[in-house]
Amino acid sequence: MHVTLKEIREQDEAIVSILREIREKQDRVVDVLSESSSVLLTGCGTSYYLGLTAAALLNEKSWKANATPGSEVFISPEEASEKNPDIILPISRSGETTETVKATEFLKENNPDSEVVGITCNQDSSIYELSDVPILSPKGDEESVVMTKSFSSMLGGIEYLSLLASGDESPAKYFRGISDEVSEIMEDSEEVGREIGSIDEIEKYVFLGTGEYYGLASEAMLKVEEMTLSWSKVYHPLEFRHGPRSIVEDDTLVTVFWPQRAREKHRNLLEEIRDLSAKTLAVGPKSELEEVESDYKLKLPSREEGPILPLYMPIVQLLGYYRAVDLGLNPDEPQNLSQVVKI
Ligand code: F1P
Repeated sequence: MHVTLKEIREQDEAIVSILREIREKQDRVVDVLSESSSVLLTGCGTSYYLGLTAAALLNEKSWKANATPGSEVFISPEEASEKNPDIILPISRSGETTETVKATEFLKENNPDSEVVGITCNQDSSIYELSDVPILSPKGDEESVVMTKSFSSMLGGIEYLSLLASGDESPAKYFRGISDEVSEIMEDSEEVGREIGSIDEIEKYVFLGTGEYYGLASEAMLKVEEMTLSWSKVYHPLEFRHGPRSIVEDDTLVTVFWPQRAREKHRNLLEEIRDLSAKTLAVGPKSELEEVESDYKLKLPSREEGPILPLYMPIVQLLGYYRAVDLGLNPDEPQNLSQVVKI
């Protein structure tokens, strides 16, 4: 079995373990969060996309949050728009990506009063060392080059942190049953991912996500790009009408990360996309998708607060994996990529 598939299937344990890790240091984390209201997040590639989702979650909770790619922090500092942030929050599976380490050192130097809250899967790493409050994903580290359970686990940790940041003193209740829920959707994700992955007519992939889902859609885009070497794009949903719709044909799969808001807008857009002869995959709460017309659906457990974000990821990780295998590629050895980018 490919190590990538094995690690995708291990994500429930990885998510549970980072939540336990944060709970164990919750007092220290709350000490920092309760004194803060602004944060600058940074990371590279997959980890930058986590930062985008984290920033959206925190901004929804009246924080001032910005996510900037590690390299941009020191090449175009004005891009890091949260000046003098209370918290600097680097995200890195390896904890050793040169640009993320450099960005964190640059930000620490220019913001001596900021607290560094780093999230990493590697305890023996520069990011862990540079952090005043390091947050480890104990079971998130991977042998694979592409990030899967590392992303899902750090995403769960970020969601937990955003709840603490909003003043919720016991976010654990929000994640009750997460392990069962991940296992529950894993079977469907395998089935739908394998089915779509075997359709040779699909050659182009578009992922759409609003707000906090844009970071997830960006990660989905990268997974498919890295593993299948296919044409893969990401947009905010209604942005799709401003040009990108021109490429939609019957060789295109459009995946929508379905939120619990703007239902009519998403439904109308999906109808428009289907009229353009694209195949569609809708990933979202079961209750929302019942009425939605889509070629494929991945129904997540419906909850008042909405599904836990890591539940959106297995389907797109498995879609990329099975498409790669169907194309005769090796997902464990993606072309031109290395596990850690050091420059
Ligand atoms: C992140 C990263 C990924 C990329 C590949 C190599 O590194 O650059 O974005 O897809 O897996 O690693 P890290 O800073 O999270 O270790």
